[in-house]
Amino acid sequence: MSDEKTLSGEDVAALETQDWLDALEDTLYTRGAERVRRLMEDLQLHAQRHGVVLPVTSQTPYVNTIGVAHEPPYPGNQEIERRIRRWVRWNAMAMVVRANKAESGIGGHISTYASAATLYEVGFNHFFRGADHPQGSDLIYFQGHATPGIYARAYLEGRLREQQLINFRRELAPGGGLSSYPHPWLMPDFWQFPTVSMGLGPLQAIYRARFLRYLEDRGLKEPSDTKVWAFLGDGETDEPESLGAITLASREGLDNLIFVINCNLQRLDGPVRGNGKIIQELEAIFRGAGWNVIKVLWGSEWDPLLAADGEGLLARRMMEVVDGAYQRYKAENGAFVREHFFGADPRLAQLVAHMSDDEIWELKRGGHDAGKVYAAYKAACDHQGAPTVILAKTIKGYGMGPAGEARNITHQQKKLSEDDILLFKERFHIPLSDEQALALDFFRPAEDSVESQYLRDHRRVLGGPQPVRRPVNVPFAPAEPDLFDEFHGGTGDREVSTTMAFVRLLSKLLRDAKVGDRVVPIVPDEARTFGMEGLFRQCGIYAHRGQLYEPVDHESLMYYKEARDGQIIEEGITEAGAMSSFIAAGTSYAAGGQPMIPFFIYYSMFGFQRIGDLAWAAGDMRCRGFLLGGTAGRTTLAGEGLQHQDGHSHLLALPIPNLLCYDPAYAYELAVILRDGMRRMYEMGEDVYYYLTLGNENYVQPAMPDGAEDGILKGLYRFRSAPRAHPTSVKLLGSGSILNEVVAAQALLDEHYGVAADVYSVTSYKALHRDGVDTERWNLLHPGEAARVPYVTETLGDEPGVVVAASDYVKVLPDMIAKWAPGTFVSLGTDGFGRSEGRAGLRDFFEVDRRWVAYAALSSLARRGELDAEVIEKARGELGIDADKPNPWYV
Ligand SMILES: Cc1ncc(C[n+]2csc(CCOP(=O)(O)OP(=O)(O)O)c2C)c(N)n1
Ligand SMILES: [Mg+2]
Repeated sequence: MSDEKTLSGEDVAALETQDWLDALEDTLYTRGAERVRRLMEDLQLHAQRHGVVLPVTSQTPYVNTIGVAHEPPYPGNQEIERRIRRWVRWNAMAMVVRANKAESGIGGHISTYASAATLYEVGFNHFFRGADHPQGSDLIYFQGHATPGIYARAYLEGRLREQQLINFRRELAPGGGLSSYPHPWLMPDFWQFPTVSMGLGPLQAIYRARFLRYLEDRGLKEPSDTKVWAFLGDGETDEPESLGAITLASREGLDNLIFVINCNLQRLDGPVRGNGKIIQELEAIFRGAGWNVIKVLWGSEWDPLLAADGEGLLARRMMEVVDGAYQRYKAENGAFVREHFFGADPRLAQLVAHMSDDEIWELKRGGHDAGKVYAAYKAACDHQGAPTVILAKTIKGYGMGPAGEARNITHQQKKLSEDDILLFKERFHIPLSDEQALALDFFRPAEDSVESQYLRDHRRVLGGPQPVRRPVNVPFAPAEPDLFDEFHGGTGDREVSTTMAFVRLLSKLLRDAKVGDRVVPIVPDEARTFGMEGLFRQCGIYAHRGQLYEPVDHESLMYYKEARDGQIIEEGITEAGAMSSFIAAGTSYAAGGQPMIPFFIYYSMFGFQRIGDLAWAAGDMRCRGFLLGGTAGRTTLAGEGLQHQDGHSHLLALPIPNLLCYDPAYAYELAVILRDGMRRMYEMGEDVYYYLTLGNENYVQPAMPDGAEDGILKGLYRFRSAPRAHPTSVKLLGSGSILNEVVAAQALLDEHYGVAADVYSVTSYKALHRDGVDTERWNLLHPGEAARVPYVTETLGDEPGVVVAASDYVKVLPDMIAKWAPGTFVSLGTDGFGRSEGRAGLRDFFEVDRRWVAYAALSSLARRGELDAEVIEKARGELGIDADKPNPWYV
């Protein structure tokens, strides 16, 4: 009895804990992990019923997710791989330092790859499948700043020449160079995915993985177990794009997707989470989102310490130290780590008492341990039903020593002193003399060396090199060549919008025997806005799981039909996600899939303004397809107001070199442009894509004037000549729905003011501008030859006169062609913030309606002395133009 009395509360608790643990172990041993999981759930439920609410946590202890006992044996020769890895490290470093010696300020990054080398090399030796793999190629989003390492490996594999490495970041140098980052536009046989604009890689990887599933579910691609790998930085996860779509991946069960986050605890300026732990934060986020999370924190040197630490003190210490301190340790030395990490508790100090400072220093981080990384990759590849994220703890600038290892300046370190270079050489046992090292010679083993052999063999087994881009160009065209001709004759007296015409054309295309299957309609929760709900039933909405419920509208003709082989991608309210699907479909011809024809239709205001960076990347990636900016035009979209009315997307679309932009007014224009787009992209294999704006204003769609096709595509054609001749004449240009106002202005001028106006339709200012610039450039370079005439001048004539150009977009678009139309050129457009108002009110407010068009013509004639002063005065009164109206730009 007296013994029992001496038991403290703590002792009782310890005994109790032991009891429970014994029971748990017993169950685990006899019934397995699944039973234990179930028991824990029951316990939690029971506790909750009695008011004990357990804190929700999706974090696990700060140790490796995969226990030593579950690590598979390493299938390679670690020694050979280590040598290869070191040489790649060296060449990557040398490439950057050399480039900056040759031209100071050329840039480049050493420390990113230095931290990620093992993560990539294990992938290259054992996982990344090349294009010739029987299952098809893996798709890999390489971290943009790690490119020197990827080039360095390609050099060892004999895929790149030394001169190219010497010319890293000097692509225009004789002999050719290498682009700074992954750019398929610049290296179309090598890079597949631009990733350097941070956040776009992970986002796109998710939609890519889903698109591969889509192709499989629709029977357009053989099911395979290829993987989409996305390598990203821990700092990169600050970007909303990086994490914003991760629930899609788990919801869709994308076990073909693997994220590898290189957690070197640093970004550009300093620590990612100095006061916290980025890995724990990310674990919680990804676990909460339903991902399989594998933490690779500690190298195998730690295993015996953890095994010897019965009380869990070490694991607790690992958890309590913050990232800022972890970073500091690696900028110091073994003695520092002993004192500041292990020294926090005498029992921990005791744990490492038998180790030298050097041995403590050699306790590696998990991301630098090939065995641990291999175990994680293998587990990720084997995991079913959910995507995997690997959180690998590494050291930024690993191996750079005092020059950069774990220093805050390391991200931008591009120059190393002679001492640093020699240290690097020593540390990684690079077989170069000091002179060679200081000259930053690259090292490549002999062709017949075991290492070269090893490299080649492993890549051969995996199906050839990575990264690699292999476009498949199989020309195809609609079965029915006249598919799009329906609108050439106009709609008679039926009023329809260009959006309705588009939907009609799309649904015909979807039915086409040859290309119908390849069409991918993509909408971000906006199908009803564009009157596309009829397609729900016609093609189904893609849903990997089919439809597990009876839809509320099942009795209606156009019910909400989800299907495993559904064709429409209904992305939900995410333009960035929908654009990523567009890119996945539009680059499928070069990324392990089939050539596909995506049509992504969205609120035009939420396109380039919202996701311009993705649109730029689409150009880089040689994406093919059609973007449709619906509800376009600042005054055509009535009522919606300032944040909806788009009067500038064509301006934002302007800089993308291979994007063709059109603002069609009429259904036949749309048809001609779509047909030609199909021809150029899918028959000719041109690396261009299209942006078309569509309006929701209903009007009679006229018949196509004879011979207009060429002009429609070039961007300008005469739509309607003046009804009668008058002594005074002008030219009126209109685009989109504003063309109707221009046609009405033509009548006003003819009937009331004795002015003959020819009306032209401008379908593309971008195309006209490019032609003009091209022509001018040619003339500049060929002064001795007859000057070429820009298409604008050729079409409008070179006689000075008055040209008024009106559109629903900002004035700078028509201004772009002004210099090729001699005389007076007046642009009418919709600069300024939009308003909630009806169409007529908006068009008056922005000064683009028929009255303003007519008035602009008359006023310009008057200023040129071609019209009597009293006529213009009279016209102002008749047309109701207020000379003192404030400029909409300012109000
Ligand atoms: C969208 C975007 N913003 C900023 C940058 C500039 N930038 C390049 S690398 C970098 C830091 C990267 O840190 P992290 O993601 O942790 O990668 P690490 O180099 O540490 O592996 C920054 C801010 C960029 N490339 N893209
Ligand atoms: Mg980082």
